[in-house]
Amino acid sequence: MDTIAAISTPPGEGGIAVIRISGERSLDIAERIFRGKSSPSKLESHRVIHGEIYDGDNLIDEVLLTVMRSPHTYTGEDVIEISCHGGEVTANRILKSILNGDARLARPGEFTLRAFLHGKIDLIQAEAVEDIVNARTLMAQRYAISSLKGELSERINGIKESLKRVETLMEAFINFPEDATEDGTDIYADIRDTKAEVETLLGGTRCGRFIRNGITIPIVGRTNVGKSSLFNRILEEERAIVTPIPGTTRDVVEGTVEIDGISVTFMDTCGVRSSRDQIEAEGISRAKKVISDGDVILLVIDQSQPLNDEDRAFIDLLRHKYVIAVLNKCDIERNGEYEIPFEEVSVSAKTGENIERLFDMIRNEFSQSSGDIFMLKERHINILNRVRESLEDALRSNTLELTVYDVKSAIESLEEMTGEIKREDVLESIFSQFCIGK
Ligand SMILES: Nc1nc2c(ncn2[C@@H]2O[C@H](COP(=O)(O)OP(=O)(O)O)[C@@H](O)[C@H]2O)c(=O)[nH]1
Ligand SMILES: [Mg+2]
Repeated sequence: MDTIAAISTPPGEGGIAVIRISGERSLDIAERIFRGKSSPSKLESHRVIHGEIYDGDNLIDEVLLTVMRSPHTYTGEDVIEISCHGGEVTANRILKSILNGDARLARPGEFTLRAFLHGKIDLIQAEAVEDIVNARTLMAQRYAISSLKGELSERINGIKESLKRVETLMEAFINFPEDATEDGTDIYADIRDTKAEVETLLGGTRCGRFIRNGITIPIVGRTNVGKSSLFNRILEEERAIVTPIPGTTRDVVEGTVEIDGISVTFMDTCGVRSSRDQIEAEGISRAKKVISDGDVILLVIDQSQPLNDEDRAFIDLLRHKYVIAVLNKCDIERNGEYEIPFEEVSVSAKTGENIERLFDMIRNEFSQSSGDIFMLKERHINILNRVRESLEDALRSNTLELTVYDVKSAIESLEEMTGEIKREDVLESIFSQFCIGK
């Protein structure tokens, strides 16, 4: 493999910038451009040395240079890291002198790709690297680092190993039926257990998705029920440092707060009404747009008024969603009985009464999980669903030959998940999402 280099720190001004080189020629390059008390190739692995980078006879910068020798490096290859002064110019000058014939610019994610190809990490761990970089909340970062340390991989490998045992047993039965002794192993029970384990992982999907992407909560309801008042109250109670930004394509205002380490974005539907007759249609059609983005929806109802047709239209629209009905204006007298097919909470956006209770209910919505939580990616979810289907097929088939076939395809899917089976298109789509220098 050729030697690659890239600036690993983000562009712009900063205290330092780091340039990374990986590959066989890393040390030669360091020799060529670096001058210090000792020469990089004489240095032991994982040592830092102070010196200067030159482009020919021109001094570029004063730097720290780290030498890391194969195989105990991020990529598994010889790696050199140069920490120089930050800013737009310095790191680029150094990179240019590195690339000068000896190395080429790394593609996005290529260092991590090499780590994967050299068996330093599996594909699930490689994907976790990107999750760490992209984490926007404490929780997302925590789950990402646990995946990088191999917790998810371990679970997947455990499932795979059980299936391999089942496969071996079944093949023995098929090939040597005369030797088959009843040793008490119930193959089908093992397959059922494995399927349950896959379902446990899938059960945490919704929660994992919230941790990764945050959660979006549209506030909907007819005009004048207090949606905007509630929106403002929520953002204020949380002392969120947020500026509601008017949606550019939709008539919404958004504000994000962090609840229990999860990023929660509330959306207030605002906007103008065109004419009196259109109020209802407008309200509903605007709501539809944000509802489709919502993970949990707050339906605001003015409890000082009886339910009207417009309220009922909203209730119908939301029937199959995760909804919390917020009966607002509890500071004034209630007018009417409410038959609402959702969980409800009585609050006052005006006085702040019971807003904490509303928060508890929101918390409940996102912390409920029927399974073990991992921050699964869409790719993982698709594969695990496939594994589950194969195992269902395996349990349904009534010949050993068919069962073993389904078990094998489940194993293959899992090997695709960890990257033991390498698919060019999958690698391409994963690593092209990375930043350059990672
Ligand atoms: N008494 C009382 N009035 C409220 C409350 N929430 C909102 N309002 C009033 O209801 C009216 C409509 O509120 P607004 O937030 O603009 O409703 P929206 O059209 O649903 O966004 C305003 O006059 C608010 O002051 C509440 O909890 N109690
Ligand atoms: Mg409003």
